[in-house]
Amino acid sequence: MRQLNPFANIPTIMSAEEIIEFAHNRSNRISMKSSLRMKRDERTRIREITKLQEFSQQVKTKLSEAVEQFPSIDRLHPFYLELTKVLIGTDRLKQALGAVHNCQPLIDDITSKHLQALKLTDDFRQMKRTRSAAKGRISSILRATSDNLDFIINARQVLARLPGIAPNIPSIVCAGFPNVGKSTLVKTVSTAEPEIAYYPFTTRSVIIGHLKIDNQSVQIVDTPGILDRPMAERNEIELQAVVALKYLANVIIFMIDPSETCGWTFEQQVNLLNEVQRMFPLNPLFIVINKIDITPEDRLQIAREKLPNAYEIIASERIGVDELLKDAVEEVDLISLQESIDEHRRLLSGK
Ligand SMILES: Nc1nc2c(ncn2[C@@H]2O[C@H](COP(=O)(O)OP(=O)(O)OP(=O)(O)O)[C@@H](O)[C@H]2O)c(=O)[nH]1
Ligand SMILES: [Mg+2]
Repeated sequence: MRQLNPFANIPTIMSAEEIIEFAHNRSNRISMKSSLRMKRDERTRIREITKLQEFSQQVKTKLSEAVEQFPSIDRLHPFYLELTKVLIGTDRLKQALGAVHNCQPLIDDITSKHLQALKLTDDFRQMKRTRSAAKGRISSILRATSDNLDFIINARQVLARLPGIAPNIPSIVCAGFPNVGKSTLVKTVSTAEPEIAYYPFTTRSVIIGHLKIDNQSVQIVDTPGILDRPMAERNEIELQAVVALKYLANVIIFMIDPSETCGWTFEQQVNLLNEVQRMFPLNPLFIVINKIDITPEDRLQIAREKLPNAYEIIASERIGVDELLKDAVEEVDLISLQESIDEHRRLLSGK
């Protein structure tokens, strides 16, 4: 199955100091097979020119690798684009990539001026000084942009950890307050191995698991918990869940914990449910009451009255779960899925 994290295969990007050291070593390794009959000045000139060209070339190659191997931000699948916005900041990322890119003409300029000077002088000491001055100036340009390189290095690390989505199979996204049992459900039914714990915000990023339901491959998406508060106040962890709901969910499973052992009241959870329904009116949404094994009868009764169509499950024991998933997959509109695949392909091919 083709997994799509556009950031997964970016090769390592070097910091400014690493590039300087790498280019320096490469340029010093150059061996010259100059003719013994050549005069000392000429031998030195050729050696210094070659060393400088090599140094400059290696620096430029490393800089262009850093920029070109990064996927084009404007062409990203919206899921990855929004996550890049939330986790990194696309403006800052574009600015860093642009700044690194813009170093190249400056390096070209310094290189050609110093090569010119190397060709004009006849003093071999001066030749060495010229080469060394050029390397110093190129290194200064690199150091001046080291913050940008570090920013790109960090962005690569963070974004490479995002899950790979397969755009052509249905996705069920599990959402709800923290600690209600979302990861427990995803782990029980799929290949995903999310951490499960009794405290909130255990899951801090989007996790994708795979499973088959009646021979249909399905992705089930575990998300961080979301709190019942205005969007502008949501933190980076909650926003990732919102992005998954927005761009991945063919079906939403909204999980509620009426036992309130999650740490939030039933009412707060219903408020969030209403908000999610308002935000995504077109997505089929399954309301799931979890932890019925530890919910007192009176609370369960209140939940049933308020949410008469809800599924009742015990995620930790896989009770009620298979029926829920079967019904969820039946809700997936395979025609609109095909349309979104076509759209995605168009985006990727840039047409
Ligand atoms: N008794 C009972 N406990 C459950 C059930 N489902 C989950 N739990 C427990 O509830 C706690 C939270 O479960 P998680 O699966 O980590 O919850 P989550 O919604 O993924 O939480 P966050 O990642 O923090 O948002 C854990 O201690 C689970 O063992 C259930 O059906 N019954
Ligand atoms: Mg979790």
